[in-house]
Amino acid sequence: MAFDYATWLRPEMMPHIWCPGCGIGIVLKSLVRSMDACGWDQDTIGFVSGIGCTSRAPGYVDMNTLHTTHGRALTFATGLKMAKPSSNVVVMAGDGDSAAIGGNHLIHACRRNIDITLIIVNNEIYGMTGGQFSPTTPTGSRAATAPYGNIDPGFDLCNLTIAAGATYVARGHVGNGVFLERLIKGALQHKGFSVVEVMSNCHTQFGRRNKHPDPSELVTFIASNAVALSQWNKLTDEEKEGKYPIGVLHKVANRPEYCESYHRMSEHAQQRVRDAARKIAEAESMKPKTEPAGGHQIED
Ligand SMILES: Cc1ncc(C[n+]2csc(CCOP(=O)(O)OP(=O)(O)O)c2C)c(N)n1
Ligand code: SF4
Repeated sequence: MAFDYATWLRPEMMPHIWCPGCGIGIVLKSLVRSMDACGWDQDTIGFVSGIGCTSRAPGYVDMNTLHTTHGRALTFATGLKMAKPSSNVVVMAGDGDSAAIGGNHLIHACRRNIDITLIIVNNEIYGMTGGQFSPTTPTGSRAATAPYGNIDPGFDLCNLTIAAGATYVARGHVGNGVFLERLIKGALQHKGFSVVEVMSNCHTQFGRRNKHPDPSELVTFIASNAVALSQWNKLTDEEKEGKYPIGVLHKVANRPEYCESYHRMSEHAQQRVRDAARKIAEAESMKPKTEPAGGHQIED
C-alpha cells in the first residue's frame, strides 16, 4: 500500500520555502516514514527545530511542533522531554545550527544521554543566510565568507558526538532515502541520545560556488563519496580523503538515560523529605504534654 503522506503533512503550509531539488525534503520524507514505521502516534511527537532552511521542516508536518531560536533547539527539546518523558522528541537542525551557534548545547545533550533524536542535515554551508561557511565546510571549499577557499578544518560530527557521549550515532546521505529511513528508525527506537548525520545538498549556496550547481549532480557527487562502514576500515588514509563512512557508526545500551536518572533522583529526594517529616512527627508525639503558660483562660 502506498504511504499516506496526507495524514502527516500540513497542506495549508504549502508551498514550502525550499529550493527545487533541495535534499531537506528527502530527509523529512525519510523521517515521517520512520515515525510511521515505529507506530508513533502524531500526538505523542514533539518535533523541534532552531533556525535555518532545515529548521523550517516542523512547519510542514502535522504533529506538536516548535520552531525556536538559532542554535537552541536542543534546549527547548530537553525541556519538553523533561516535562513529559513519555513524549517522542525529535530535533532537526542544520550543520550551522547544531555545530556552530548550537555546538555547546550539542555536546551537553550527548553527555546527558537524554532520550531525544537529533537529525543533522549537513549541507556543509549556511543555506538560509546566503552561504557563509560553517564548521563542516570542507577545507578549500568556497563560501560567501571564504571566496578564496575555506582554511578551517571541518568537524566530523559523528566523531564529535560519539566522543561527547551520544549512544547512537549514524550517518547517511540524501542519495539513498531507503537506507536513511533504516538509520532514522534505529535512532527513533534507541533509548538515549541518538544522532543521525545526513549528508545533503545545498546546490544554491554551496554547489554553485563549488562546481556542483545542479542538484542531482551534487547529490550524485555526495553519494559517490559514501563508503559502507564494513569497507571503510579497509581503506588507507589516502583513500579516505574526501570520503565518509555511512551506517550505524556507534551504538551502546549500557548508559543511564537522563530523564530516568532524574526521576530516580527525584523519587529518592521525595522519600528523604517524607522520612524527615515522619521523624519530626514522631519526635513531637514523644514530647510530654504541658499546660499552656498562664493556666486556663478566663471566660467572659
Ligand atoms: C542568534 C542568531 N544568529 C544568527 C542568525 C542568522 N541565521 C539564521 S539561519 C543561520 C544559519 C543557517 O545555516 P544552517 O544552520 O547550516 O542551516 P541551513 O539553512 O543550511 O539548513 C544563521 C546564521 C539568527 N537567526 N539568529
Ligand atoms: S538555500 Fe540550500 S539548504 Fe536552503 S532550501 Fe535552498 S538548496 Fe536547500
